[in-house]
Amino acid sequence: TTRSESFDWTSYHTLEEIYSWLDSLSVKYPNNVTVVVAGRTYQNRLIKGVKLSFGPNKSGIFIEGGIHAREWISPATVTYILDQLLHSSEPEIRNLAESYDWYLFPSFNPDGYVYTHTTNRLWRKTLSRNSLFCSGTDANRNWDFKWMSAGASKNPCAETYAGRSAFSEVETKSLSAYLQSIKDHLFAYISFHSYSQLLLFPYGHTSEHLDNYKEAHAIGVATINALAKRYGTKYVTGNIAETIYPASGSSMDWVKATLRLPVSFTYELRDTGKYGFILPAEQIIPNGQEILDSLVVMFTEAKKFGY
Ligand code: PAY
Ligand code: ZN
Repeated sequence: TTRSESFDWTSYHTLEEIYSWLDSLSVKYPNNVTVVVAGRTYQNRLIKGVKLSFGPNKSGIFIEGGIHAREWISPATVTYILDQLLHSSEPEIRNLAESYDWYLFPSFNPDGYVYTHTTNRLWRKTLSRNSLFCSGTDANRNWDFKWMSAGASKNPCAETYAGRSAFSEVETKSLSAYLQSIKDHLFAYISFHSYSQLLLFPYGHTSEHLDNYKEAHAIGVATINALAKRYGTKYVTGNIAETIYPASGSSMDWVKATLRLPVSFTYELRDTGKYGFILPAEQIIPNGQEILDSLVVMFTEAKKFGY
């Protein structure tokens, strides 16, 4: 790269590298990039993100990455999106970037992400101590909407352990408080997971078609069609319960039900299982390109519904 920030999308980066890159952007672009700390983790790490803004009075899009530690393509995608929104000169990307305010958080689970670099590449949960034998809560089962009602476990050793109670985890508790504090500025929430190539929307606790299901489905179809154009990557769209499996207590469902944001989606990124969570780094850029293509259309379609 010719840029002075020594960061790139040809390899996966550590939490430390990601955080210093965010800091460097706020120093280099003080008018557009502000570092935001939305809380601390069980092991006392910062939960750091940025607000990206090109002017006053814009409605906000919140981008969540890395709630599951092993899904490394998720933080990589969030940093790719941030870089493109900041630097791309393509008219469609500039328009997307400058029409909204952006809140981008590459890692909602910093302890887990560090642990996948140091100790166990396939760790999913947080690192909180929950029993004599097992650590970690599934931070995507711990949010306080229909907590423990579907696809979640009471067993502290399970991958989908929902925690002692809703918002028992310091990460979800402080992130939800932060989201509440900015909710009047937000209309959209996107979370990135891997893998399976799905574009999910609420809800996961029931397969009923609630809220603006029809509009979300229409936006979803247009979005995955746009995604497929560049490289032919096929996604499927639908609500969580019908499209992947019933699952309650996710961040997206809480945001939809509590903050009432009309545009709420979760991407399950590449691939469909060949490499799974260990997606080769050569795919970071093509994956990022098709995701940005899809976001351009997602927000064009959302606008048609008045969102
Ligand atoms: O809200 O995204 C949701 C629910 C579905 C995801 C979840 O279990 O939280 C889907 C899984 C994920 O990304 O965590 C899919 C992967 C492949 C897994 O670990 O099962
Ligand atoms: Zn996940």
